Amino acid sequence: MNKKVYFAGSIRGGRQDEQLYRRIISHIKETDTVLTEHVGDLSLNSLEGVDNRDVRIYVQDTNWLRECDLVIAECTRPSLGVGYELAFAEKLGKPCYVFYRHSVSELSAMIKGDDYFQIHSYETFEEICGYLDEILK
Ligand code: 6IA
Repeated sequence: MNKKVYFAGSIRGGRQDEQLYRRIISHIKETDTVLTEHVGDLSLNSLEGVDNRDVRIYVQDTNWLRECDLVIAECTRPSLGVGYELAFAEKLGKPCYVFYRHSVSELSAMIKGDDYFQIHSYETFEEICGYLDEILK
């Protein structure tokens, strides 16, 4: 209850799952706090048009990774940024939960082969919600 969750999902890696990210974020927000709501809705990103935007995004996101209680990453769409965030969170010792839909893509061996990460393959929204409820209870 009321954990600070860093939700990671693809942005420049492809936005095909944006709606799914939004639904997952809404579900987490029923009980806990999501630091990275913009991953499900880029219009919430207040850094649009700001100088050095990418540097500010990097600084802000790495600060949120330091602040969070755990990381939940939806990794079906391969994303350099999400892979970086997972490695960064591992170095910080943050619990990291990785989800992907096996029917859509195979997870990178650099994530799947690292036994630090708690990895779940799932298919439906209801299924991921069941895992999230277990993790966040
Ligand atoms: O390599 P990617 O862009 O797919 O990396 C996605 C991950 O990096 C997400 O989990 C985010 O936490 C982080 N990230 C990447 N881009 C942003 C961003 N704005 N704002 C906040 N976090 C980000 C990008 C602006 C957009 C219009 C391209």
